[in-house]
Amino acid sequence: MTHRKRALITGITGQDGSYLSEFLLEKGYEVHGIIRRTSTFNTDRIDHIYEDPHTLNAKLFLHYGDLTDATTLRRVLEEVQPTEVYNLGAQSHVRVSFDSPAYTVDSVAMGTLHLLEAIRDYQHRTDIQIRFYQAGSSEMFGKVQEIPQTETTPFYPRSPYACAKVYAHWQTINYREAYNLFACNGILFNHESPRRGETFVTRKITRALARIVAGQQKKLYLGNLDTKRDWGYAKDYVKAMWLMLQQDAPDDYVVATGETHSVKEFLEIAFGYVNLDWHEYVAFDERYLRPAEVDLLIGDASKAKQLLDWQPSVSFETLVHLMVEADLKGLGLIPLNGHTVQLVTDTATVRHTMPM
Ligand code: NDP
Ligand code: GDR
Repeated sequence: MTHRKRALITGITGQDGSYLSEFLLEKGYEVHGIIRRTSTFNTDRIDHIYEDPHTLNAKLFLHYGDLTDATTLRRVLEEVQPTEVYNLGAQSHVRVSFDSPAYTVDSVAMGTLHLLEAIRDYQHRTDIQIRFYQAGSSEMFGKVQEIPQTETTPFYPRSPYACAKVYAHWQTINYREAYNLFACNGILFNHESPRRGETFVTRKITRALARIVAGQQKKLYLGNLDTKRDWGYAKDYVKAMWLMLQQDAPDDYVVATGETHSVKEFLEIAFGYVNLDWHEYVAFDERYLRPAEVDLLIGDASKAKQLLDWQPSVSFETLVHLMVEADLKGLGLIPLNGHTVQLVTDTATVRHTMPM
């Protein structure tokens, strides 16, 4: 390569965007991200890698834009001239997508179309190929037609979010076939980390648990505890995204651990880590139920294992523990032998946050 690889990431401020940026920077990429203008800072997850663009040899650059704004997407793409585009931006909360279906479809479905159109025109005009990654989701399987789910399992989406992701998935395949775009769909099953958004169930649990231990919260209100998910570690999953774009030909891949666990099992391990019984703290609130639920997801990532040489590296139990530990540490608590915790900072210095 005569010039450095250059990636453009939508959703760079999200969980996956932050890990992917770290990963690509370590690989020597120049990384560009599209961020939304907000009235408060929304760059917490990438602040540690951000450099003043005036710095000599800065490698991370941010551009204002929005997936609902096709003009800006096109302009940023033309300016950056990336070799790879990772489309991670989305209104990604399934429950919220029932409240804001049109906006969810605008950002997830139409946003993907805007990007594909911009890349198609760029490629046609310059004859330079841009490799494109679409962040597809196991939610597309919805009411599952097959266990476990593979790349060929039929979709049956059960939310506005999932319907929009199915549209984006097929549009990505269509642009690959119609215009010879190097476009890949990852069908990623749930993946979590200490950077997971605070309203997704795993992080909601670990964050509330830390607050309960710190005496800042008494109850945790949740919805359906019987649903089962295939939960992996986000850091492993961003590597799979990159691997897809390094292959000779574009394709679609399921990325999953192959294990499924219920929300109850997550609670059991999380609360068990600090010797608490979750039944004493968890209460039901119907507001967290979905009008249509996805009961069971379990992925078969054999294709990714074989062709990408990809493997998940973190077990379910380790994932729960590392999330609990991170939230405890965030409140100045440390796990000790026997899974007890001790306050290591003055509670007055603990950041006050609103209950969820
Ligand atoms: P997050 O919710 O953590 O991050 C979403 C990102 O999208 C944020 O950077 C957010 O910006 C940005 N965003 C939201 N709306 C827009 C918009 N209209 N225009 C531009 N950017 C926008 O998601 P994750 O990191 O967890 O997931 C990344 C992608 O992968 C998403 O597309 C998600 O749907 C998909 N996915 C996630 C899975 C998971 O388990 N995490 C599994 C399968 C798919 P801001 O910070 O300003 O809100
Ligand atoms: P999901 O993740 O919908 O799978 O989508 P989420 O963590 O929101 O829900 C998982 C399961 O937990 C149940 N649940 C609750 N969920 C939330 N958020 N809050 C609660 O209080 C609660 N109580 C029970 C849910 O009903 C559900 O069954 C995530 C997102 O990252 C998507 O963007 C991504 O595409 C999929 O994972 C794969």
